[in-house]
Amino acid sequence: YNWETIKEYSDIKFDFFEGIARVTINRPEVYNAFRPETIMGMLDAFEICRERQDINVVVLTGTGDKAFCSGGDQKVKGVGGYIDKQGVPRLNVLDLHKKIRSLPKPVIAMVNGYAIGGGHVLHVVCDLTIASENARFGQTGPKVGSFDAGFGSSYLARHVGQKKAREIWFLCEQYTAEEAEKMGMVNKVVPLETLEETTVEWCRTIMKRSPLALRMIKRGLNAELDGQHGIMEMAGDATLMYYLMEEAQEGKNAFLEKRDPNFDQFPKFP
Ligand code: 2NE
Repeated sequence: YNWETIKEYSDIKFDFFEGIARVTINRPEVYNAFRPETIMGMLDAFEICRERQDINVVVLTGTGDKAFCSGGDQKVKGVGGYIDKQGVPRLNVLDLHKKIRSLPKPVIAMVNGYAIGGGHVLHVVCDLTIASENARFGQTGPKVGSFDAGFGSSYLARHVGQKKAREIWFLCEQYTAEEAEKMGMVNKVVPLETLEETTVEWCRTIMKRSPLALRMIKRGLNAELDGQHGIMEMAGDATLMYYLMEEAQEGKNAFLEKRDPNFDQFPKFP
């Protein structure tokens, strides 16, 4: 595939191919662990994915055949968070979780190896997960002095059920791709050699579907878990669709033309 670079970053690769954007965590020397700068790059890349009309689907992956992402970089973990270049402790990966869930386009985790700790949470928050046979999944927080009681727990439980989610976090064991698929947190397992091909195939199928329909499905599935925030995001899209209708135009036009609006002309569906 002829992936073309969209933008250069220190810690990630960001490229594009036929309507698909790919964000690759590019720190193989630490099994694609993230530091604050990695997340800042990803936040920027996902914002570009949101804005660009020619991007329909986003793929998140890691460089190499060892790791998708091994979570927060333990070498820069300090007091209060992961320390950035200015010495500020951060936990900015939570902003990325929100951004991936908010993005009105499908996001696919292409898991090419270890998805561990905060790296596991990243695949959990993506809409779909396609994994290679060598992939390994698991949380380590309670072993290494951390935890994610947010999406990393509650949303995980929606995938695998409460008992399994508690097992994953309480025991901090690793699970094979096959086990993860059986648990319901992985959509498909394929040989590593065909991981990219399968992912591109899934993207191509998704791109044949109605983008607005997919957007509303994602909003609705999120809203069930996200409370008022989820309803707000879904309501925002309802407003977007209302703005596309003549009924909304009539209200605005009447105001500008200093007359009463005529809403009687519009159908009232049963
Ligand atoms: C991923 C895993 C299981 C792989 O094990 P193995 O034995 O195949 O490889 P190795 O030798 O452990 O790792 C290879 C290299 O990558 C570095 C290692 O230090 C090693 O480099 P050298 O020592 O040879 O130079 N590396 C791997 N993971 C790293 C990391 N997270 N930070 C910095 N360097 C890392 C095994 O490596 C592993 O268990 N890794 C640690 C996983 C982990 O505990 N991650 C943090 C969880 S907490 C978190 O991510 C988090 C959160 O809970 C809440 C909010 C935000 C973040």
